[in-house]
Amino acid sequence: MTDLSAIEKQLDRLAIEVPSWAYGNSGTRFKVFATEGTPRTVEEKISDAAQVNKTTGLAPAVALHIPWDKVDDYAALRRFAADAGVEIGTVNSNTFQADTYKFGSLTHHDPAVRRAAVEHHLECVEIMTATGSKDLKIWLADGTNYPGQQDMRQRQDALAESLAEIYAGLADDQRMVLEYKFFEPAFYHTDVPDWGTSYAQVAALGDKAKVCLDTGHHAPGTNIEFIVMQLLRLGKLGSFDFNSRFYADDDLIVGAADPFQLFRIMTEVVRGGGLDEGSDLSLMLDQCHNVEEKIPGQIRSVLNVQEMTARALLVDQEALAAARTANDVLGANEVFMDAFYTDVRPTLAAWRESRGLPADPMAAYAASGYQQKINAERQGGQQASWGA
Ligand code: AOS
Ligand code: ZN
Ligand code: ZN
Repeated sequence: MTDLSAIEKQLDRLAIEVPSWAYGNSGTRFKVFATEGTPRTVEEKISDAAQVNKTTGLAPAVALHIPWDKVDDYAALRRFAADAGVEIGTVNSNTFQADTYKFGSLTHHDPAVRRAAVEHHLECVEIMTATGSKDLKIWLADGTNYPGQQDMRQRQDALAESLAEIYAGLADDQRMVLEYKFFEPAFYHTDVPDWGTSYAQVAALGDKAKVCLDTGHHAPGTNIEFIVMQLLRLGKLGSFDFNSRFYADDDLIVGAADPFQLFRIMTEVVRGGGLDEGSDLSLMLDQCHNVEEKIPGQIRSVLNVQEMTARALLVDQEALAAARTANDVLGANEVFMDAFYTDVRPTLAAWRESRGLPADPMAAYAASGYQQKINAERQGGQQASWGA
């Protein structure tokens, strides 16, 4: 078995935030399949998320989405989550489903539309205060479909103004993260298409504003770990939205499509201090489970992140540095690949057991009877509302 003693501290610190929408029914524009046991309320989503933490010890927080997870009493929701053994994580805003925002939200040329969008975000900040959440995540569907349709420059200026207003509403211990996406739902231009735009916008705001990197939001072939390195170097990587993609924004299980890419990303996270004590880098999942079971899908996801993190932490840094200094191209690559090819699964199973967790979280969940219980109890579960 692999010796984990040198990397134990960083491994212990690994925490992955799960999204409330992963537990609802989701699908494609062709079909949303109903699943047994689907949550009917935000409390039921939180209960499901708590199963992921219970079996893995890796998922202590649940992200909310407003308005999908709107409730009357957020302080009560916070207590509910705490009783279930989890915290409320990132609050995600939504300006992509109301007719008001058909032609844009924070970037719109009409001040009245921008006002509504800013107010929505300020309401999200109030929810963060009531729930104890530290992060506001902004992903915008803003963009256009045809060249000439709108003034891209005006929209960038409007975005800067809108973000500044939202930023001013944050408390000292709250942050905002701005997510980028190169296309969809807009297909000609997106107002925050890339990390450079997100960086430029958040850099103008201050320390409490950072970039959110969704792994599925890049063109095929993009060297994502380079972006991770650069943003960590600049102190501006706030969070990840982890998922896998084959073609577009597929939102499949992280590490399923390309485990090696996840490994490469995690090596840069380690290199950039993302798992060091005091790091404020937040690791989140942004996934939907269209055809697979949802709670096991989330358990698999956090385990995939843990496995690739352990491998990344096992890179022999001394040997790597020596090979690099000697310009030993193949030697350096071999050190790197040795870590990637290390099967850490048996070691992590033992590591879990030593912490009072099940050696096999997937099996433990299957044996727990939770799924049978919710299948029997819950009728008419909610659609995740949107699946991306
Ligand atoms: C959209 O493509 C983005 O990935 C968003 O991060 C996210 O899926 C949405 O905001 C759900 O809240
Ligand atoms: Zn995302
Ligand atoms: Zn996405």
